[in-house]
Amino acid sequence: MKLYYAPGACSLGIHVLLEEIGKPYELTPLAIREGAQFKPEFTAINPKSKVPTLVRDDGSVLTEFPAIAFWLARTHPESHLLPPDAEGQARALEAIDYVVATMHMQGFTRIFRPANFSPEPAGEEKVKARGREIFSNGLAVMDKALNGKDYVVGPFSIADAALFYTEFWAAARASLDLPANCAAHYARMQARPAVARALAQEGITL
Ligand SMILES: N[C@@H](CCC(=O)N[C@@H](CS)C(=O)NCC(=O)O)C(=O)O
Repeated sequence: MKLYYAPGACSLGIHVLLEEIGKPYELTPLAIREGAQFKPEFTAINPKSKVPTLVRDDGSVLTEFPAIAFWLARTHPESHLLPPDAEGQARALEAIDYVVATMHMQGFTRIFRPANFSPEPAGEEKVKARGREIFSNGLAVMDKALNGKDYVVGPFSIADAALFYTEFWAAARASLDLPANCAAHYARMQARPAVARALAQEGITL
């Protein structure tokens, strides 16, 4: 398998899952700040111009964080990345969808790509402020979901890899305070050897 990633981007969550699985895979960095995602070499692989992009051993390409995480979990049952029961799996997918579709796409994208949401440069500060609001509300929701638990659905799962990348963004990129349960979850995640390896491989020191 080959993961196209950008250091510190949402692909970090998939990188963590590949390290949790522990089987050999390749890592290919993509310079998204320089626009490498729009070059024909990459759009031939993923026309959506996004990371994470996973090229599987049969050459087929899988995109979108929730789909990649789900597929990795289902194809590596020995790694216990999803609870075995339907209720646990549904709860993990519920959390991932909220983290990716709301906190990331609606919240964080407003903070880091305000121009995508405002036709006028003058409106960008308002867009960023709204992004911070959506993102902080999201953290509060996830904080509640973590009440009394070490991980989002109880045992570690793909949902934690998703929450982790947004916690990393909050703490390291947006200077947002993490609520108590998220702060404890973020510390717990950093203590996992797979997470430490993924961060080191992406050149990130916390
Ligand atoms: N919905 C996508 C989101 C992927 C995404 O937005 N990735 C960002 C990095 S965090 C990206 O590749 N951005 C490139 C760009 O915006 O040009 C997923 O779930 O994988």
